Amino acid sequence: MAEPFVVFGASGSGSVPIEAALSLIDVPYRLEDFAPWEGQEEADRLARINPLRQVPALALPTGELMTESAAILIWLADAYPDARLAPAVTDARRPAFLRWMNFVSSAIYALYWITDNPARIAEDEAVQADVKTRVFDRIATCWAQMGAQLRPGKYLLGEDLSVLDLYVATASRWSPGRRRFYEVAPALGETMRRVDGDPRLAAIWAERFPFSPGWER
Ligand SMILES: N[C@@H](CCC(=O)N[C@@H](CS)C(=O)NCC(=O)O)C(=O)O
Repeated sequence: MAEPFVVFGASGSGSVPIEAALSLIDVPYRLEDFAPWEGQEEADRLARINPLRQVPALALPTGELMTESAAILIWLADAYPDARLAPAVTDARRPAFLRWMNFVSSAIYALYWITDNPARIAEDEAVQADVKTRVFDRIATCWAQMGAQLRPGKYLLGEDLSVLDLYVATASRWSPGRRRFYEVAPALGETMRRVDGDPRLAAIWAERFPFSPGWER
């Protein structure tokens, strides 16, 4: 029998939408948690899986390893079309799907490499604080762009929940936080609240990214 999927991730991280997608697809997977931000030893342990020392990563049943959250989510949705987690290649919504999946990954998610540890780009602590503020402003601007251009139905791309909804529901909870997201992208708020409250996702959210008191910030 082929190995099950293995998710290399962490609570509240970019592995959460992947775990959510796997649970909606209903395929077995094993979780291996890593927290590379906790220190060199943990980062080096992860380097044996992903030399870039980042989560998420996904080991496929073939043994191949994938990194990059957007690529993993798109691949899972395409590999399991019966779960209907992405518009098909010929669907009119496919260009928007690919556009916004890549936008979240490249315009937003990539910036956390700076904000998680601004000492990576600036020595001075006052400069670091300023960099964080400015980068969070940039992230809010990106959410505003998405909110101004997407016309959600029940979900971001219409009537079907897609991996884009899982991705945005997770990333929009990271700093500068969901409250600011609602302010800058009001058109997306109702959809995100629907995804937060989806009963099919309740167990994943509770275990991997709980809505603890004050979570909206
Ligand atoms: N481009 C990557 C970004 C992954 C990423 O930034 N992961 C964070 C956790 S949410 C991480 O591992 N940070 C540790 C580090 O960059 O040192 C993706 O989309 O998967």
